[in-house]
Amino acid sequence: LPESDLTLRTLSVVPIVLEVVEQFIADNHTEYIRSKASPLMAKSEVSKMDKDKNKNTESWRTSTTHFLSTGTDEILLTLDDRVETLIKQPKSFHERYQVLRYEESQKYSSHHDFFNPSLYANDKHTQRLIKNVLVNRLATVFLYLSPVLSGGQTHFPRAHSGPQPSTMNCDRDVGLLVPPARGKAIIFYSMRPDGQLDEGSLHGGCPVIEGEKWSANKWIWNDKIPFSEYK
Ligand code: PD2
Ligand code: ZN
Repeated sequence: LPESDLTLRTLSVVPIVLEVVEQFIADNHTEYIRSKASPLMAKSEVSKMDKDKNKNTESWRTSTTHFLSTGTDEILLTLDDRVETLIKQPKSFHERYQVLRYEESQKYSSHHDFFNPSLYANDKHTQRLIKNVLVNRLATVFLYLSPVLSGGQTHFPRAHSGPQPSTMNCDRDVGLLVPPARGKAIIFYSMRPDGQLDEGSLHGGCPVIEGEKWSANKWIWNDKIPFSEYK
């Protein structure tokens, strides 16, 4: 369907999580993105908070990733347009695609997609990036690029104004579980309408139980993205 005809279903109001009802990316384009990223996939890195600097990344993120830039790729240019129309923020506010692959039992523990400056006080790079908290990731357009036989949901443990959970638990009926599906897109917001970071946007990728999961992050800032290496 053309972007203008897509339907959004509200999955949660606090935090804001919306699902595109129709298939957002055609099967052959999900395959294309996977095959383009596949040979380049490497162990995921995360921006570590000061308190976590000595921890092993694998303790909370076990997927592999690759940042994919659009360049002159016709399929990605078309997808960029589609995302821009969907999110109604200009492309200069969009990061590259971060393609993710999870194999069986791989997961990504709960986290926020925003950069909280107080948690990165000793991290010069991140501090420089966000300058002040006013410039940050506003929303995530999250793209599911493969079918998953079992598991691999995206979990929002604080959906519907829930409390901070003590542990991440994908089995329990806490918050919101979004099942993956090939070509599916969801949008969730990391900032509240008043411009504050939304702590309730906490989310994670549940372990893949059977099969593998391909997906991609498209992070949308609330301003031109501060550094060219993010393009
Ligand atoms: O894999 C996921 O479902 C997921 C969901 C939300 C991954 C991320 N965020 C992420 O990589 O930030
Ligand atoms: Zn995330």
